[in-house]
Amino acid sequence: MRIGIILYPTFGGSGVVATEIGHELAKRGHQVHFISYKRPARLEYFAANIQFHQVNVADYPLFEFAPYETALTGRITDVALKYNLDLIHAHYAIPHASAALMAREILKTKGRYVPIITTLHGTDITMVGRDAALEPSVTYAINSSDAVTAVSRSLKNDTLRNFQITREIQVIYNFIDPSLYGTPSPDCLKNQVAPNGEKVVVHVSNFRKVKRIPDVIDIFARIRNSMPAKLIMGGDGPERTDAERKVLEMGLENDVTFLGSIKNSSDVLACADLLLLPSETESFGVSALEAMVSGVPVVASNAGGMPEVQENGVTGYMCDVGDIESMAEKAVYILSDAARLERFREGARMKATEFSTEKIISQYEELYQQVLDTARAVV
Ligand code: GMT
Repeated sequence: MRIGIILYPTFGGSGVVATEIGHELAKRGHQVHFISYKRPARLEYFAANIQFHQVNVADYPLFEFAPYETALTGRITDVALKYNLDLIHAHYAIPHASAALMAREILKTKGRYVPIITTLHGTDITMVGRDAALEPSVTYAINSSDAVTAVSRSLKNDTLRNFQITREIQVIYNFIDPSLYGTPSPDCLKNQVAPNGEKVVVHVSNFRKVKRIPDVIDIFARIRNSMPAKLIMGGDGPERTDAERKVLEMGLENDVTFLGSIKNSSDVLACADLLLLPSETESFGVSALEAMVSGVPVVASNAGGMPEVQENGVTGYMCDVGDIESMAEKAVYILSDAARLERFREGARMKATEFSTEKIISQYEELYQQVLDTARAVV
């Protein structure tokens, strides 16, 4: 198949998932065309069956806001015609699904029907999409796509609860390629990060409010009161500056390292003993899955889709949002006994196999085929 993938190019979860879907489809022989305003962070530069098409927005003095959605629509239309795309897979409802739908309408006028599959990722539904200014477009985009998927049952239910949805939403979970994680690389820096055998606690995110970064620091402070420990903060975003201030105020600066943006968390996770993910909500939590496949137990909140990905007492623990005392207690329980930690490591690895690339990509391929069959039957 010839597939267009519309995505955000940043380190955020939806962009990473969309990029990895494209990589896998390309390996299976499909022609994949990525479309975004910048080369996606994890996109391979030179790989068989992959091309990248950049969206450029004209910057006229008249515009207070550059018309990205219109330029994206134009680029999708152009790529669909030049490369004879069979279908378009839009990741994140805003503005990708709406732009793709507009492109579908334009393509119809040129005698082509190119179906749209929209994948909902999380904040496009739970936060941004509910904004009154955006809700009508999100509802329309979902109801008018040829197929819609959500990355967890929880996200599907949130969508049905918050929008007037008239169509089926299929749950297709996110996935992970175990071969890219899990084996400590020779350059694992554990000896440098924790020279005296301290436990290594990790948090990886885009440092947005929803991640509850202050909770990460408060939980870590409690862990460190019980045992020697180090905290590695991977990623960057709006909450980082306040987090750095909090670390200084709490006198934790010798035990906390901020890495900034990281392209791939596998090296960091190879050094880790525990991941903290106390988010307000998380439709899926790809970073938890990355930790699990690396054999790193997770202490998280029991919000959103996290209970569909993790298993209490097996992969780690989930506690109520904001319950930092319980999260710290569970973390200490896991870390304070070597044999127990090993059991959790194994439990996390095992659970991650349920989300293997192999299983999940086939579900997307089947969906693509169904959509194409339906579209051909109608045209
Ligand atoms: O909040 C983020 O980390 C960014 C956001 C995104 O769309 O890039 O992540 C969402 O999609 C990810 C991939 O499907 C999920 O793993 C995250 O849980 C989800 N974030 C939230 O629901 C807050």
